[in-house]
Amino acid sequence: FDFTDAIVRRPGASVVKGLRAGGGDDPTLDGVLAEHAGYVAALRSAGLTVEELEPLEDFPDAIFVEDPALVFTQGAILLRPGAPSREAEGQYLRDALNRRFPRVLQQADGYADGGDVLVMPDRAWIGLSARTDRTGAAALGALLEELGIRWQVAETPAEVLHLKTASSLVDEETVLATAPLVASGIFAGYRVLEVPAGEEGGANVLRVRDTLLVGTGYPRLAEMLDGYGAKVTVLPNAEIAKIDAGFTCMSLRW
Ligand code: CIR
Repeated sequence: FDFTDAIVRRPGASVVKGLRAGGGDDPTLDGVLAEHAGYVAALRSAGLTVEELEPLEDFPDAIFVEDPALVFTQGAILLRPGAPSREAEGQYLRDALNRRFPRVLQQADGYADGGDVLVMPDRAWIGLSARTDRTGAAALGALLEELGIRWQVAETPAEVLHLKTASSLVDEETVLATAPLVASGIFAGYRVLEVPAGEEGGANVLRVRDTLLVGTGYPRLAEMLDGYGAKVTVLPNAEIAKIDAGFTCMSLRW
């Protein structure tokens, strides 16, 4: 969590047409811009140097930079996101990643979204989902191995978009997960915190250095997370949540 740098992408006007799994109304542009700016400010006050990439109007979901790419100190991986409208997004990250990382690997087969990849200290879990298929998971796994990272496949719970919609890391050894994911047993061996019933929408928290970003509207979750060595910062995300945003997917951090 001792990141020093992050890359984000500023929203363009098309962001209001972002994909959403459950249907529902468009978010307001002003609301998304304000929440995104608040997120970037929170990363900066947590101590990160943040590079803001220009909006990509042709890609309404391009603010979610952690779906077409994953970064590690030893290298970056460009993925093939599983939504057809997002497949080409990675190409627009290539230059920024080439400038920052010694190696930029490219997934060649299948589909995988970074939102399905939960990187734990001992391995990366790759969740199979509507966006990530077995071929993609295996192709990504081979690239992770090239970077020296072990990996294992998990099932993403059916009711959520991505594995990390239902789970996230609180600290090096503590994972936060919704009840179905806890029950699946994949996190046996880790310290596991279960998201309070009714607050599942808050499961995607983001630890950055000594700060833990939690969405508004999850008071029991915020209280539970206070006390894990990080300052809980509650960030408004009601508009951005209408297009299924999570905090982890809106930046690449290293
Ligand atoms: C999408 O459906 O691709 C975007 N509207 C939301 C992606 C959120 N990404 C994530 O949870 N990793």
